[in-house]
Amino acid sequence: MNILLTGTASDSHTWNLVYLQLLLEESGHRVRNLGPCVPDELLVGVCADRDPDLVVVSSVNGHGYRDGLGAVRALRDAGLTTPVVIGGKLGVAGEVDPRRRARLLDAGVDAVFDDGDVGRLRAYLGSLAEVRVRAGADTGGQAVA
Ligand code: B12
Repeated sequence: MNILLTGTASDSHTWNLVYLQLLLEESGHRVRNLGPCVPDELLVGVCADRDPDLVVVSSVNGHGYRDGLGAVRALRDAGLTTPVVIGGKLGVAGEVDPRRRARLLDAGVDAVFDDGDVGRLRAYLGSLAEVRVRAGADTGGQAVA
């Protein structure tokens, strides 16, 4: 898949993004890494231009819930339906609480991952890629993964 990887608007941490880029590339995906401190408008613009198969949002500075909500609302308000997942250290109180998780999902996030959920992310990517290959086979078209 073509994956757009991004930090959030307020988050200057970088190694989380480097780590995820390597992980995703090692899993066979093509990654465009927008880096840290990405304003919503930039994310929306690149997503509209590049039409990625998935957006992966990473945040560790404690503002990930609020920033992530803003980012996904901006994408959905712009009419973009690209699957979006978010993960990392999304708050300052450990695992993201169920109400916040539900609000992110309601706003249009497809999956929310906690700090240690890298294995779950890999499983999610595998299932998404499989769905895309099947969709290509069903339409008799080219496999898209
Ligand atoms: C280095 C560092 C910094 C550097 C960053 C430099 C840089 N260029 O990256 C500097 C000094 C700039 C910094 C600043 C701040 N930091 Co800082 N920083 C760290 C530190 C020590 C290491 C982060 C790191 O590089 N880890 C290595 C990478 C590879 O791992 P990671 O970030 O943990 O990411 C992993 C997981 O989170 C997960 N993950 C991340 N994203 C995603 C996404 C998905 C989808 C999935 C599945 C998993 C996932 O996978 C990654 C690999 O395991 C951590 C503490 C720590 N030991 O973790 C604090 C830490 C992240 N920082 C913290 C804070 C509070 C800040 C500041 C707000 C401090 C301040 N008051 O100014 C600022 C924020 C500035 C900003 N605007 O964002 C807190 C965040 C608290 C929270 N979320 O609960 C931490 C946890 C320290 C602490 N214990 O309090 N920081």
